[in-house]
Amino acid sequence: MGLNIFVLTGAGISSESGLGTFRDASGIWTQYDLSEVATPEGFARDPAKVRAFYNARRANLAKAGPNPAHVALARLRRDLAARGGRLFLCTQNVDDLHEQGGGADVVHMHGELTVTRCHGCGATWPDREALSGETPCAACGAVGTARPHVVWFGETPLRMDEIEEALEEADLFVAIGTSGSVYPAAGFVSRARRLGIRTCEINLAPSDNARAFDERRYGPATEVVPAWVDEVLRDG
Ligand code: BV8
Repeated sequence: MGLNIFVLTGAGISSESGLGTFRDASGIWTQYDLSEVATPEGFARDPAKVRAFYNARRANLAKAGPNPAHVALARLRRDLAARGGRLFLCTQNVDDLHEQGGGADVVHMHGELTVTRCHGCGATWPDREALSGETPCAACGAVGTARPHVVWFGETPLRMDEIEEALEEADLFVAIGTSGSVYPAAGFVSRARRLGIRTCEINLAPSDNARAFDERRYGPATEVVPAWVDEVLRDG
């Protein structure tokens, strides 16, 4: 039976690809008011402002590419599977750089920037174009109901049952590039500890819940993640 690893990633893993993080010095939440652009109330109040916020991030993503950290996790997934193990990759990120780096079966618990949802009928469809109030629903044809398929504050994260189950089956829990400040994701490490699972944090600097981790490795993800993957695959 091979090694089961649960990896949780956050904005820090995409930082060196040029996508902004949220809570660093010049992070997204220093430029935008979270309550205005990442809550259902904000969308109800000013949908055009919210669509503009996500359109700007779609434009940034169109200019970005995967970095060695994304590619290393894709290699880890392939090599663990070849040995009868598994990588469960859960990301808080809404970008698709894990997939662009060769990742597969990525669990986007906060949704996906490259998907649009109709908040009328609930249909979702791949979409990298700029959203507007005229974007028609690809399923019901309604106009003015298009929103990004992302989980806002106060909304329920996606695929939580699968996430809970994968966490219980893991031999190792690793958080990469996350400040540990958004729940329920930030609570996964405590759950892992209660289950007796070894935990490791890989980040640029200690996160809000660094003390909860058995092991901590700090440095840029593009350097630390490939080195960590080499070690895991070497030491099996
Ligand atoms: C919910 C939208 C109920 C898409 C986002 C307790 C329990 C449950 C809920 C709560 C709770 N307390 C409070 C809440 C409510 C709330 C919450 O957590 N608020 C916070 C602010 C206190 N949570 C919710 O509303 C969630 N919903 O709880 O529903 C429920 C609960 C359980 C089960 C069922 C239902 C919904 C949260 C989702 C909100 N949506 N994004 C988008 O626009 O992107 S959250 C947003 O923050 C992003 O998704 C982002 O990924 C996420 C977390 O941030 P990080 O990824 O960690 O990014 P950050 O900038 O903070 O940190 C980057 C890190 O990288 C830093 O540490 C930095 O050092 C490091 N770094 C930087 N460069 C590098 C690097 N590391 C390595 N290399 C580098 N080069």
